[in-house]
Amino acid sequence: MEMPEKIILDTDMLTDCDDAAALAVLLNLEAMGECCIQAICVSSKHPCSAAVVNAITTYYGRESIPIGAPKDGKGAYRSDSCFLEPVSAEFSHKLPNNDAVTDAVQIYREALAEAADHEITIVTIGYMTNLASLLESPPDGDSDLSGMELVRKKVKRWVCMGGNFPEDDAKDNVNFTRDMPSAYAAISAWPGRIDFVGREIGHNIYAGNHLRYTPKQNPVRRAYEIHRGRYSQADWNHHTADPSTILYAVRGDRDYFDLSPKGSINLNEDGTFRWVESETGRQYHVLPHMEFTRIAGVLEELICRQPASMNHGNKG
Ligand SMILES: [Ca+2]
Repeated sequence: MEMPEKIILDTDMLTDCDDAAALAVLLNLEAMGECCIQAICVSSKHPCSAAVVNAITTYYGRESIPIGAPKDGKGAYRSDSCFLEPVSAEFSHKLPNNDAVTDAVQIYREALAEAADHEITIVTIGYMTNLASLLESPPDGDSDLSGMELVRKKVKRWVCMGGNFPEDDAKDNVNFTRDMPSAYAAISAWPGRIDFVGREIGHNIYAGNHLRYTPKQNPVRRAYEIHRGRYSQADWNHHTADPSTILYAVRGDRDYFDLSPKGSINLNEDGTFRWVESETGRQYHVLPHMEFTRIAGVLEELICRQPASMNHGNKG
């Protein structure tokens, strides 16, 4: 049996509630023995992003997972959020705001320094602010290696949610465009494999409606109640760009997805790109395989599964 994937998650946890669902999927897959979460970084400058990550990890009994946030502010994105303040205020956590959180680059460097060679899968479901800063980081007390060398030595692959495949006009791809210089720097300079999970995958798979039947103590439920409730309190189904990416990162393509041949997105500085297959490429992108409604069923279960301490018949 393969060893569980060792994951560092990088989430914006800002404008969209599907980051909260994605974190629930990751925590549930870890509880099922399918992955080990080494660290979580947020890529947003909103003061409550890390606190909400911490509220969800605390609910799932994993409050000890290290959490980082961007410190130098270079390019880091901030906007208003409909659910961050209420979830942060209503649910138990230990992080008052992003300022109380360790620098994301330090969190990455510590986790990579401790890892075996080619052991870590980095999953981004937000902006590439932290990865660009990591690649630029010099040797420090945690490692004699630069950020670039650490990534080359310790990272197995980067699974990146973003992009419209096979061609993107940069009009609707916020994970790249909200901090475009970082996206361009990280993707262009990345010294290893990148697997892209494009918007055409998760934006056609809908799940989350059964969160309404999970306990009111569930912060992911509250995020959906607020975010989806703006549109309908009768239907909380939502796209699964981020949860689908977690499913692929942990379980691989299996019978859910196919993987493209090797290639490259040939990213331009303005965020436009065109996918080109090539033998020398180090990038792939995920293709549909299983019917999306069946993948939605898998995700619904993984989003709504409750921590062992909360299993009182609320199976969602
Ligand atoms: Ca996201």
